[in-house]
This record gives sequence, C-alpha cells and structure tokens, in this order.
Amino acid sequence: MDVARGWVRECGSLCILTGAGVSAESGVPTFRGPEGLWKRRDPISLATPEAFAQDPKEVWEWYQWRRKKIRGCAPNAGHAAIAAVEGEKRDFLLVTQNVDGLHRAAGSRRVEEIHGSIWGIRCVGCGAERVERDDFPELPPRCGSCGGLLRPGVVWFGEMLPREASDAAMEMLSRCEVLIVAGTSAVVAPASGYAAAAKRHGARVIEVNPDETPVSGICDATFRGKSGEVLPALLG
Ligand code: BV8
Ligand code: ZN
Repeated sequence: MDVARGWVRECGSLCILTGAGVSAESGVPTFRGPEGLWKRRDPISLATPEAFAQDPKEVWEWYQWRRKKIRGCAPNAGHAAIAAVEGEKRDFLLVTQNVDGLHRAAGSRRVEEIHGSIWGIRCVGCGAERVERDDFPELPPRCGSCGGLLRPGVVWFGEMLPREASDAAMEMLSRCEVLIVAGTSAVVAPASGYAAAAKRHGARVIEVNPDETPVSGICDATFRGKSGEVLPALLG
C-alpha cells in the first residue's frame, strides 16, 4: 500500500476510472451482482434502444425502479476520498461508468459521466434535454413541448458514448502518470480498454476490486478489497 500511496502522492497527473462497485457500499445495485436483476431480466437486455422501441413503458419501469433505489442512497467513503484527492491534483480527471450521480453528490467536479446520468432525460422527438429528479406519474413520460417520448439520459448498449466525454477521457488516459481502476468488471467497451490505453502511454495502473478482472494482469498494484475501505487508505 505504501508504494502505491507514494505513486499517487508524487504524481502530478491522476486519472480515476470507476464502475458500479464503487457505489455498492452505498446500496446501489451493481450490474452483475445478484441484487442488480430486476424482475429477473438481464440488465443488458433492458439497456438497449431495441428494448425501448419495443416496450418503452417496461424500460421506464426499470429506470424508475433504479431511480427510486438510488434516491435513497448516499455517497460512501470511497466517493468522498476521490472527491478529496481531486483538490490536491493540478491535473486530475474522474471517468465514471456510473449513472447514479453519487460522485457529483460527493463533491467531485472534474468528472466525465461517459455513460450519461439516470437523472437526465431527453426527448426522442425534438431532442430537448433536462435534469428531472422526481418520479413520473405516468410511464412512459412524454415531452411537454412536442409530445414525443422522453428517454433516460443514459448511453445504451449499441450507442456511441458522448463525444466530448469520450475525447476528454482518451486525452487524459494518454497523459496521466497514474490510473486507478476501481469497482469495475472491465467487460463493457470502450471503458474496458482504458487501463490498457493508459498503460500503453506509460502510466502506473492500480486496481481496487474484491475480485480479479480482465485488467488485473496489466496492473502495477492490485488491492482485493472494497473501495469504501481501500480508497481512503490509498488516497488519504
Ligand atoms: C459502443 C448506462 C460503439 C445504461 C451502460 C461484443 C464484444 C465486445 C463489445 C461489444 C460486443 N457487442 C457490442 C459491444 C459493445 C458494447 C459492450 O461492451 N458490450 C459488452 C456487454 C460485451 N458496448 C457498447 O455498446 C458501448 N457503445 O461500443 O459504441 C458501438 C456502437 C454500435 C455497435 C458496436 C459498437 C456502450 C456501452 C454503455 C452501455 N451503458 N450503462 C444504464 O446504466 O442503464 S454500461 C453499464 O454496464 C455500466 O455503466 C457499466 O459500464 C457496465 C457495468 O459494469 P461495472 O460498472 O463494472 O459493474 P459490474 O456490476 O459489471 O461490476 C461491478 C464490479 O465491482 C465487479 O468487478 C465487482 O467485483 C466489483 N465490486 C463489487 N463490490 C465492490 C466492488 N469493487 C469495489 N468495492 C466494492 N464494494
Ligand atoms: Zn420533444
């Protein structure tokens, strides 16, 4: 731990990549964990444009179920440690796959939500976008100005990542001295390739995850523990 703490302390350019595991201790269901299943449906089958086209009401019931769960969750010590180290770094970027908004709630500011936010909504008709934290009385919700269907402001499987967020992430991965990969199973592309990209540019890569993942083998240090316990020790 001391060696890795030294890398983090001494580096001028730090990037942190997070996944659902970082929010697990806050009570947010992970994608692959048993508690992530809704009505026994595989999350990947619901988070697609095809599922929405076929049954927008059912897809919205799933997102409303997740929004309700997340609304009752607060950031944990892992989120707080990440928000704190941001203030100490000249060059810093948090890249998250999480749509729960807990990083921002913890005070993170230099953050790219590459898979969008569950609190965002967008009209498939006129493209109008806004943040809506309240539940919708009627599902699927409709756009107030054009009557079009509203969809969650997240990136679905088969959809491209938001250009700006993706470019900012790739830019940082090409110059960061240290990359911390926390709470991700590293199976969903393109984020699954970020550790290798940073490694190619000479970064030290540190993994925080109770389990082995496909990127463990290229890491310079791995901590098999919960991010809410490891990150405060590593970043504090
Ligand atoms: C794209 C938003 C171009 C929605 C999400 C075939 C082969 C390879 C790739 C593909 C393929 N077919 C299609 C693809 C591309 C596809 C992909 O990768 N599919 C996978 C399933 C194979 N990717 C895409 O479609 C991406 N777009 O590529 O565009 C394109 C376009 C057209 C066609 C081709 C290419 C878009 C991907 C984004 C999808 N949206 N989320 C929503 O949330 O509803 S992805 C979603 O799932 C999350 O955002 C996250 O990215 C992923 C879940 O992964 P994790 O966050 O890592 O969570 P998981 O539960 O899996 O793991 C938790 C980990 O935490 C575990 O390791 C566990 O051990 C650990 N853990 C548990 N507790 C703790 C902990 N760690 C620390 N502390 C703890 N306490
Ligand atoms: Zn509209």
